Amino acid sequence: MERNIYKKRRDALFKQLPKDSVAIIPSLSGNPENQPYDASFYYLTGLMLNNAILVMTKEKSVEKETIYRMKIDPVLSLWVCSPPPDDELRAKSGIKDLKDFSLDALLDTLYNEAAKGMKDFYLHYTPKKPNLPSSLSQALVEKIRRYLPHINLIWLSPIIYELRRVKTPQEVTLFKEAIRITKNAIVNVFSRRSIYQNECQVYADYSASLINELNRKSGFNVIVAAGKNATILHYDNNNSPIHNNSMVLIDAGCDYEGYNSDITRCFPRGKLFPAKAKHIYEAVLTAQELIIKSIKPGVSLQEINDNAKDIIFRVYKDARIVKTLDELSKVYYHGASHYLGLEVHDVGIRSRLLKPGCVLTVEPGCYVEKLGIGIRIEDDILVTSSGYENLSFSIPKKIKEIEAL
Ligand SMILES: [Mn+2]
Repeated sequence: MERNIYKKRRDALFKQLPKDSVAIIPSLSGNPENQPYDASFYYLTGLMLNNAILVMTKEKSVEKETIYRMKIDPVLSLWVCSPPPDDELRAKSGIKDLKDFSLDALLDTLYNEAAKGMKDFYLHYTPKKPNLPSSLSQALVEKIRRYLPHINLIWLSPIIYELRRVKTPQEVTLFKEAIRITKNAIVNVFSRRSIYQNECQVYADYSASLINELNRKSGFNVIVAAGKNATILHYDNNNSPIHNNSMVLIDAGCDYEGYNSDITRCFPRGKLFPAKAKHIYEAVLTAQELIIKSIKPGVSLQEINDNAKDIIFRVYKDARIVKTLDELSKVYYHGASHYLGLEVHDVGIRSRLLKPGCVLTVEPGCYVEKLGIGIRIEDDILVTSSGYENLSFSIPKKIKEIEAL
């Protein structure tokens, strides 16, 4: 990626901030989701840093950017990989002003900015979920409210999320790399399928392909589910036997420079699809292709999802898999689409209209426990000015293509 793209993103954010305001974007460890860095911080700086805070101030029309980062600890460096040196941080982010990280130093800065007459303080944080402990960002919110009760604290994240929702061509290039790696890993699994006795072997082969690409990882727990395990949406034990006539579902991705692919494919352990699985598979594939065709700018992700349910019902009914909507809810029980990006279930408001540059998944499924068959087919789709581009079109999904491997 060329260096100035992060500067461009910050400029886009600056544009949305009023005069005399401060934006604070922390990337703090100890977040309950256990992410190694904050995706929005990375989006704005290009730095996969933890325990760092980006502060952007707009005083009248003078814009200032500072990163608070951990200083390299020479003793700790003997044990763990150090963060990059300062000149590298400056070169990558385009931000010259670096300061030592400490929450107290940050509070001090905010205090001084408020004293200077800065009016609005925009803070990026993920709202606390009731069942999870506070993250450091949420603790920071509480600290600011307690020590600086006079400042006007505004939730910044929705503004960044809207910027992140629309991807640039450079970002699309990174998705394509993530998908290329995923494709190679899945095609390899397809071609070796007859030797698999257990889900763990599929998982090992998939992971090995990613490790061979500079030790990349899936952005989420890879699901390898044989037979009726595939009817459990988030099954990830990946250690059950694969029987002779079973279908196997693999839902896997790859994180490439922060950008995620999210692909699901299903394959028979044997050479050919068993008849019952074939019938269900064809229906899911037909529905998936119809849903993909409904993607274009000007409709919302919410509408795509609502529309998808109608399409799925119509197709499954024609295929005599279900008769009523009530029956549909027993074989299909999840959303058909989500945004994709720096997070697998990426940020962005679902009721907003799609624009060229939005990236989303399309993943209808059909799960028939009594037959021991769970089918889901998932591709990654880019919204374009004329409609859509299926970024993962080259990962085989037609029955004949898979059987031929
Ligand atoms: Mn998905």
